[in-house]
Amino acid sequence: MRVWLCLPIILVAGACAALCAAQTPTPFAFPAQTSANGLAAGGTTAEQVRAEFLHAWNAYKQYAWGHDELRPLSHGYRDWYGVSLYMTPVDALDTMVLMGLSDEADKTRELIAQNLSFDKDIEVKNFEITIRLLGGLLSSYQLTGDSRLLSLATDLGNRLLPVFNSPTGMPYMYVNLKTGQTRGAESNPAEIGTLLIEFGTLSKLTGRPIFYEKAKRAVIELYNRRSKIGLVGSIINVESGKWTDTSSHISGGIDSYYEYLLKASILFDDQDCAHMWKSSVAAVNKYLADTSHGGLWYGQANMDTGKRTTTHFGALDAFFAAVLARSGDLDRAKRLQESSYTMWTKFGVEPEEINYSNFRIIHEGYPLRPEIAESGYYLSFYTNDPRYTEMASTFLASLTRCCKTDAGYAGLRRVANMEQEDRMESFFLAETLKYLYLTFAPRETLDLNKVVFNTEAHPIRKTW
Ligand code: DMJ
Repeated sequence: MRVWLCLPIILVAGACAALCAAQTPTPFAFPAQTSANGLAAGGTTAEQVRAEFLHAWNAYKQYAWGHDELRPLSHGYRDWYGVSLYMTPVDALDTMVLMGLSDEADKTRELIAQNLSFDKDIEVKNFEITIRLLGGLLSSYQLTGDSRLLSLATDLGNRLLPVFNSPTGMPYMYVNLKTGQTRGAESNPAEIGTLLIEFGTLSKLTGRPIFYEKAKRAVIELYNRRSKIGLVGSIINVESGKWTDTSSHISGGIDSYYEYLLKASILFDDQDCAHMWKSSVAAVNKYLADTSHGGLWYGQANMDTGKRTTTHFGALDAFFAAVLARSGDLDRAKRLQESSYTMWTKFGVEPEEINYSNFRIIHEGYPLRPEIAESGYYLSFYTNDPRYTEMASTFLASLTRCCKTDAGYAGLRRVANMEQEDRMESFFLAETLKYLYLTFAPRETLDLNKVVFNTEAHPIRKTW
C-alpha cells in the first residue's frame, strides 16, 4: 500500500530545481524474450500478439512507410499535417524493443533518426504530439541509448514551449513548430495536465528545469481552479482562467489529468502532485463513482454541485482501473474492470460510449483503443489472477475476428455491425498490442513498479 504525504501545495518556482541535474545516457535493457525454440518465453499467446504486431507493422511498411499512419482498407497512408512526423514509427518503436524485435527496431530507429525533422511550418496539437512523439522519443532513447533520439526530443520540446505563454500559464492547444505561433485558448484538463511526464523527463535528461517548471505551473493553475467540492470541469479558457463547461467526469478531455497527477508523484517523487492526486481521487470517488446493475461505474456530474447529470461510460473511461490499481486501490480497480469487460463482451467489441443504466450505445465506433487492455495488464501484474489473462484472450480474439484486414488492423465505424473504417491509429501499435503482449509475457519482461508508462504506453524509467 502506497503511503501518501499530504503536503501543502507550494509555488512551483524553485521547487523543480532539485529535479533537474543532467543525466548521463544509460540505456536500460529488458530481458531477452525469445527462447531457443523461437517461442516467446511467456508461451504461445505472447507469440501470437507479437505475430499480430508484425502483421500490422509489415502492412505499415508496405503501404505507408515513412508516413504517419496506415490506411488498412485502401492500402494507403495518412499524414496528420500534410507532411509526415513519423507518428507510427515513433509510437511503435519501444513496442518492438519490448517484443525483442531487434532488427525491426534498429531499422525503425534509423528511419526516425535520419528523416524526422520538426523544423516544419505546421500547426500541431500540443497534447497529441507530446504524448505520442515526445513520449515515444524519450522512452526509446532510454531503451536504446541512441542520443539522436534525445536530440530530436529536445528540439521538439523547445518548439512546444511557446504553448505555455498564456496569461495563466496553462497551455494553448496548438502551436506552429516553426514560428511558435499559438492558438486555441479553449482547452481542457487532459490537454493541460498531461504534459508532466514528458516535460519532466526532458528536464531530467537535459538538465534544463524549464520544461517541468512550465508543465507543473500549468497543472497547479488548473488544480487551483477546482470547485469547492474538488472537481474540475470539461472546458476552461487558458486566457481568462474561467470554466466554460462545468461538466465533470473521468472521460476523454479530463482522464489523463488524473493519471499524470499520480504518475508524476511516483516518477519525480513530487509531493505536490501526490497531494493533488489524493484530494482529486477522493472527490472523483465521492461524486462521479456510481453503482448500476451491481457494478462500479463512473458517470458525469456538475463540478460545483456534484449532482449527477448523465450515466455515460466508454472505452476511454476504462483507463481508470489501471490508475486505481497503480495507486493501490485494487478493490475499486477490479470492480471497474469487470464493468468495462461487461461493456466489451455485451457488444463483442466495446463501443466508444454507452449509457450504463440501460446499456444503450451512445457513440458506436471502436478506433482500436487500448484502455481496457491496459487496465487488464495492470491488474494481471498486481494480482496474478488468471481472470485478466482470460480477459486479454477475449480482447485478442475479438480484435483478430473483427478488426484484422489483409493489410493491418482497422478501427470500427460501428460495433453493432462491425463495419470497419480505413484507419489504424498509431496507438494500436504503441499501446493496445503492447499491453496485450505484456499481459502474456513473463513477468520479468517489465517490472511495472520500476517504470511509469506515459498515457501513450511509453515506459519511462527513473534513471535519476
Ligand atoms: C491515446 O492517444 C492515449 O491513450 C490517450 O490518453 C487517450 N487516447 C488514445 C487512446 O485511446
